[in-house]
Amino acid sequence: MIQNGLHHRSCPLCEGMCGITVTVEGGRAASVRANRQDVWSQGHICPKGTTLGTLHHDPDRLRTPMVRDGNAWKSASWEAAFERLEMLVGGVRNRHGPHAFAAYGGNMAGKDTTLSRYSGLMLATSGIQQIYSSGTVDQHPKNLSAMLMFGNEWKIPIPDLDNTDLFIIFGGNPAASKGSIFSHRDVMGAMRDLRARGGRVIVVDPVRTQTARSADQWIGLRPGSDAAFMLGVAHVLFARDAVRLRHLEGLVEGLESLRDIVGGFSPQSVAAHCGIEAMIIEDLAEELICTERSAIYGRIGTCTQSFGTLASWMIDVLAILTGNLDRRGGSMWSRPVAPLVDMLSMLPAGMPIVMGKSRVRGVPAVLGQFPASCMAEEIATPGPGQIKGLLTFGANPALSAPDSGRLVQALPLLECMVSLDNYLNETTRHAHVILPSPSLLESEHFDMWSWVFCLTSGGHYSPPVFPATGRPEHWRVVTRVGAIIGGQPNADVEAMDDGYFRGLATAHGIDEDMAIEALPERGPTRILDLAIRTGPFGDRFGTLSNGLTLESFRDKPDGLIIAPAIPRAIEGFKTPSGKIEIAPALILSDIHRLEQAVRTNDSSLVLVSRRHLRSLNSWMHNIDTLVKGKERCTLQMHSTDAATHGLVNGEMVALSSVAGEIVVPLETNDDIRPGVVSMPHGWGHGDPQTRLGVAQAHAGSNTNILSPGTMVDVISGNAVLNGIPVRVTKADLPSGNEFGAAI
Ligand SMILES: Nc1nc2c(c(=O)[nH]1)N[C@H]1C(S)=C(S)[C@@H](COP(=O)(O)OP(=O)(O)OC[C@H]3O[C@@H](n4cnc5c(=O)[nH]c(N)nc54)[C@H](O)[C@@H]3O)O[C@H]1N2
Ligand SMILES: Nc1nc2c(c(=O)[nH]1)N[C@H]1C(S)=C(S)[C@@H](COP(=O)(O)OP(=O)(O)OC[C@H]3O[C@@H](n4cnc5c(=O)[nH]c(N)nc54)[C@H](O)[C@@H]3O)O[C@H]1N2
Ligand code: SF4
Ligand SMILES: [Mo]
Repeated sequence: MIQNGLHHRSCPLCEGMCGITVTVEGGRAASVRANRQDVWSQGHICPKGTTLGTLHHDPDRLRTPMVRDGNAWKSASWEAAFERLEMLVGGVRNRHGPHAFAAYGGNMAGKDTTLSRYSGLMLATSGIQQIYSSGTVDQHPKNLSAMLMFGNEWKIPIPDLDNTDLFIIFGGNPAASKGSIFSHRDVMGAMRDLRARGGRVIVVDPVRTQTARSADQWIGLRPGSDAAFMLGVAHVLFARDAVRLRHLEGLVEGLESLRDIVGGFSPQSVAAHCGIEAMIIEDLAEELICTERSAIYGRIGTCTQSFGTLASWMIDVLAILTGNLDRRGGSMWSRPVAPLVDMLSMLPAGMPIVMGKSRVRGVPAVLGQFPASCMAEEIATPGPGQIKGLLTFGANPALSAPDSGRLVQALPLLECMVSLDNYLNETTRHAHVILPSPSLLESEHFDMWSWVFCLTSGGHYSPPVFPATGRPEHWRVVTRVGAIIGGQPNADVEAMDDGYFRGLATAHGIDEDMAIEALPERGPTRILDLAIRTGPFGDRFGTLSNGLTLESFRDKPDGLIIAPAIPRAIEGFKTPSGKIEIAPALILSDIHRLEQAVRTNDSSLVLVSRRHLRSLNSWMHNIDTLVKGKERCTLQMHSTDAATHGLVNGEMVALSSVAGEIVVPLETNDDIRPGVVSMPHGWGHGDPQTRLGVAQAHAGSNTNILSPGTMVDVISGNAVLNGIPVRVTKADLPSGNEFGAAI
C-alpha cells in the first residue's frame, strides 16, 4: 500500500546525508524538500536530493530484468532472467573453468543499501577471485596508507572542522562534492564559521574552485606535486626543531626513518616541481607551527594522481608531526553506530596487503583488488586466465574507469556479463542480463558508509516510501546471483543468508544461535540491527542496558545524534609494531620515483578532473532539471593558454592524450593555473544503444577516453586521472598528433 502524506528520510546520494521529506500524493512523489527538523542536516539540501522523486518516476529506470539477444533488449520475468544467467554462466564455467569470472563494483554498490550489505556474501559465494572496483579509481591510496599506518584500511582520519583553527584542503572541492570521506552537514557553512571565529582556510588545488574562492588563501600548485609539497613542509618542521608529537609521544614508530627521507626535500628543492615559490611552503609550515589546532584534509585530487599514496600518507604525517592527529580540532577517527565496514573489509583477515600478479601486466592486487585500469586488457588479451564472464554492480566503468575507450572495445568479447543496475547505460548495454534494484525510494536506508566518515556518531533509519512490489526481495536477487556464478544455481538462499548472519554474529563475539533467535527475520534489516547492537553504542543483545538497537532509530524519523568523536589512539593499532607506523617500508619504496619526478620538471599541458553540484559521477544526467541550462561538460582553460593556442571561448576543441581524443567545447576562465586544463567526468552519453533519453540529449564527451590505463600510482595501483599530459587544438584541424592518438 502506498501511503499518501509526508515521509521523512535521509538522502542516500552523497555523504552529506541530508534529511529530506518526500510528499506522496496520489501514489506519486509530488515533491522532495529539506527537512528542517532533521537533527543532523538541519535543513541542508542540494539540487540532487530534490530529484529523488523524479528519479523514482524516471520512465527509463529499469523496473524489470532485461535480457539481450544480439542488439535487442527485452523485459523478462525474474525466473526467465535467472534461467538465462544460469545458462550463460554454465557455458563460461564449462568452457573456461570456475575462475573465468571477474567482478566490478561501483559507487552505487555502497549506496544501494541491500547491495552494500550483501555484496560481500555475493562475491564470496561466486568464487570470483579477480575483484575490481571504483575504489581503485578513487580512494585506494588512502586505504593503503591507512592500512599501513594505522592497521585498518578504513581507519582514515577525518578533519575536525568544527573545532579547528586552521583548515587545509588538498585536492577537494566540497562546494561541489559536499565533502567525501568526510561527512559533514555543511562543509562550506562550517568554513564560514571557522573564518568568523578568526580561523583560516587554505585550499591547495591547481584550480581556484568555489571552495578556494571561499578560503583565505589559494595555493595553485602543479597537479601531482602534493607529496613533494608536503614533504617540503615536513622538512621545515624538522629543520626548525618544531616537530611536536604531544599526546602521540611513544605511540609513533619510524620517526627517524621519516626524518632521513624528509631531509632530501627542502622547500627550495621541490618548489619548481610544485610550480610555486619556496616561500609558500615555508609560510605554510610556519603557520602550522604557530597554530594551536590544524586539520589537514585531502581528497580525490590527492588520490587519483601520480603520487596518490605518498600524498595520502603525508596528509596524516603532517597531522602527526604537529600533534594534531586524534585530537579535538585536528583530525580524528569516527565511532560509527553501525560499523559494517569493520565487518566487510575487502581484505579477508590474514590476507597479505599486496598479493598475486595480474595476468597481463603483472601488477599485484593491493588490499584484495586489482587496478581497474587493468580490466580492459584482462578481458581483451587471449590466453589462460582471460576474463570471460563479468559481474558489474552499481558501476558504470564504460564512462568512469580509465582507458574507457579500450574497455568499451573489450566488453563485447565477454561470453557472459550480468549487471546489477537500474539503467541500460554505456556499461550495462554490453551485459547479457541486467537485474535492477528497487528504486532508492523503494528501499530502506541507513547510511552505514557515510557515518563511518563522520565525527558525529548518529544514525537515521529510513523505511521505504514505496513498496517494491512484483519482484523478489533484493537481497534474494543479490545472493542468488552469487550462487549462480559460483555454480550452485539451486542453492538455498535462505540458508545462505542464515549462514552469513551467523558468521557475522560470531565475528563480533555474539552467540550465533542467540542472535538468530533474537532476529529471525531474514534480509538486510537484521544485518543492520546486528551492526548497531554490536557497535560501540550497541546493547550487545541485551547485555548492556540502554544500549542501541535498530528499534532505537525506528521512531526517530528526524534521525538520532548520539555523541561527538573522542580520541581513540588509546585503543591501539593493528600494525606490526602496535603503534602508528609513520614511515611504512612499502610507502618509502616509492620515494625514489618522487625524487626523480622532482628532478625532471615536466612542463606539458596537463588535464585534471572536476565535479559539479548538479551532477553525480556518470548517472544522474537523465534528470532534466539537473542537466538543463548552461553546458557543463566543457574544457576549462586559462585565457592566456587559450590565446597562446589561438583558441577562443566557446569554440569546439580537440583534446588528445596518448590514450585517445575527444572533441569538447572550450570555456576560458582565469580561475585555473596556466598549463592545466579541466574536464568533468561521467559524460559521453551519445551511445544510441543506451536507454537514457534525457542524458543522450545532453551527451557531452567522455574524459576517461583520455586517461591512459598505464598511468597508475605505482604502489596502490590506483588510476591517475589528474595530471594527464594532453594536447589541445582547434577541432577542425587534422587529428593526428604527437601522441599518435586515435579517435
Ligand atoms: N576522469 C575521472 N574519472 C573518474 C573520477 C574523476 O574524478 N575523474 N572519479 C572516480 C570516482 S571517485 C568514482 S567513485 C567513480 C565512480 O565510478 P562508477 O561507480 O563506475 O560510476 P557511477 O557513475 O557512480 O555509476 C553508478 C552506477 O550505478 C547505477 N545505479 C543507480 N542507482 C542504482 C541503484 O540503486 N542500485 C544499483 N545497483 N545501481 C544503481 C547507475 O545506473 C550507474 O550505472 O568514477 C571515477 N572516475
Ligand atoms: N555533486 C557531486 N558530488 C559528489 C560527486 C559527484 O560526482 N558530484 N562524486 C562523489 C564522489 S564518488 C567522490 S569520490 C567525491 C569527490 O570529492 P572531491 O574530491 O571534493 O571532488 P572534486 O570536486 O572532484 O575535487 C577534486 C579537486 O582536486 C583538484 N585536483 C586535481 N588534481 C590535483 C592535484 O594533483 N593536487 C591537488 N591538490 N588537487 C588536485 C581538482 O582541481 C578538484 O578541484 O565527491 C562525491 N560527491
Ligand atoms: S548534499 Fe548529498 S545528501 Fe544532501 S541532498 Fe545533495 S546529494 Fe543528497
Ligand atoms: Mo568516488
